[in-house]
Amino acid sequence: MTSPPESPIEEVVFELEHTRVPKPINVTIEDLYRETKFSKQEIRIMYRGFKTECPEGVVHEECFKEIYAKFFPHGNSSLYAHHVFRTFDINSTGSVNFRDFLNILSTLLRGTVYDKVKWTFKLYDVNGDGRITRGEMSDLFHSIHELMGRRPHQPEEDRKAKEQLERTFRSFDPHNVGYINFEMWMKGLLTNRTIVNSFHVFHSDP
Ligand SMILES: [Ca+2]
Repeated sequence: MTSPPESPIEEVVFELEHTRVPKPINVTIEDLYRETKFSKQEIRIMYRGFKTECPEGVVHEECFKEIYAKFFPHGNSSLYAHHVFRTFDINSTGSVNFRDFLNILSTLLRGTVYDKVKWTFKLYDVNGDGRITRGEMSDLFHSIHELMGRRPHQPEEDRKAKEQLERTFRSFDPHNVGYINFEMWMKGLLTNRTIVNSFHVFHSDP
C-alpha cells in the first residue's frame, strides 16, 4: 500500500498573476521552496492565507495599507506602508504576486544580515538612484513618526525629530558628502548598534 501524498496542495501548481505578461505564470511549490527559506508546509499555509486575503492572487497597495492599519491602530501607518509596499512591488506595477511577496518575506524573516541591509537601503532610497539623501531619510523618519502616532506640528517634538535626523544622517555621512551610498549605509549599520536596533527587521535574527 502506498502512503497518501503529504497534502493535496502539493500537487497544485500556483497560478500567479503577472501584469507584464499576458498569461499567468505557473509556479510550483518546488520553485518557491528553492527560491525562499521557507519549508513546503510554511509555503502552503502562507498561500492559503494569501488567497483568503487576496482572492485575485495579488496584493494591492490599498490592501497592504489596511493590514498595516490593523497592526498600528494608534498611528497613521499609511505612509510607512506605502514605502514598504514599494520594496515589495519590484516591477512598480502597483500589485505584488505571491511569489514576490514570499521572496521579500523570506529576506525579512530568514535572510542574512547582508540581505536585510540591502532591503533597508531600498526602503530608504525612495527614488531608487542608489543614494539616500537627507530628504529621503526625512521622509522615512516622518512616516515612522506617523506610524507611532506622533501628532503633527508640535514645535518641541519637531525640533527633536530634526535633531534626530541630523544625528543619524551624520553618523552615516561623517565626511559630509551629502548623501549615503550602499557602502556607507552598510558600514553605518554594522558599526552603530543604536541604528541597527531601530530597524525591526534585524530583530528576527536567530
Ligand atoms: Ca535616492
